[in-house]
Amino acid sequence: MKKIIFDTDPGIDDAMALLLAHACQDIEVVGITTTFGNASIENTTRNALYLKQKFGMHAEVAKGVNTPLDQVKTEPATLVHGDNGLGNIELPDQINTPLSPLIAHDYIVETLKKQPGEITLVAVGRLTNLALAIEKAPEIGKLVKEVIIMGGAFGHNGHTGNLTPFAEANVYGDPLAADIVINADWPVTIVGLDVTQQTQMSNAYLEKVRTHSEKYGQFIYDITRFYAKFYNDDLGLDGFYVHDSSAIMYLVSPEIFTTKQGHIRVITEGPAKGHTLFKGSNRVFPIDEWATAPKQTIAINVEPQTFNQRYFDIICGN
Ligand SMILES: [Ca+2]
Repeated sequence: MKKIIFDTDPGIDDAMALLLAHACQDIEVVGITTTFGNASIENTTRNALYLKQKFGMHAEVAKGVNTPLDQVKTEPATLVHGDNGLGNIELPDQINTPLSPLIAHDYIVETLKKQPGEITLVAVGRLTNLALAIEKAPEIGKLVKEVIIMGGAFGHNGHTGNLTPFAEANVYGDPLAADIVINADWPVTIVGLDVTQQTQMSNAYLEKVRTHSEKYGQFIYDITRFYAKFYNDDLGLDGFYVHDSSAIMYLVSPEIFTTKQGHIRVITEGPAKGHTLFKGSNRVFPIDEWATAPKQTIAINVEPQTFNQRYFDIICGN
């Protein structure tokens, strides 16, 4: 059993990824920690509690902070995810499910200490909570099993950014946190736009999911109407790219991804803010802020058809 804490800003693709993890028999979602980005921290936390209640999850939900480390606030991505973060489907005002008394980064620290070597952190939003956790308790680097991040872009397959020409939104939203998390002493795999924009789900595929998954199909179809319209208006796509579910899929089926290892730094200010830069060679330069960074893993290719088939099989219980 693969135990995870899912750090997330639900978020339409976040919800799809969480449902993939929940539906997968090999994964136990121990905790859900919320961050801000796709919606405000209030809305992403309400949405996490809503998903927990609606789908009968056992995971504890812990609310995160509402500001990036550099204190530069940006507006929630309501154009992509709707005002409520879940594509403006109707949501109850009150969710009668309790929150963890711990703030997200303390929840991460405490849970890793209680279950050393057992838990993978899967982060599909800004990396603020993970950065606060590893800064407060660097010893958790030895307690975590693995860290999997959806974020960043390294130029493979022509993908360099989605919020700016050279930055992916999660990393841009808290670049200091991303640089801390990627360069901490723990094993990180980055599943970035290089692969997430190689997989697309079409509207016909989503209709098939609606028909074949009694438990999740209608919900996934409903929340993705807004998201698909954004991608169609913005990029002319039929359907959308598959961002956050790629991080869960990497946990489930790493063999459908190609990866490589190297040193990574994040540009934290200026026009290239949020840009992720990968150094794959061992050459040491006279000035080299990559040389002391730990070697981490990035995903550079994926098999999109196998991806979509596995997502379908897990969600539809085949
Ligand atoms: Ca997300």
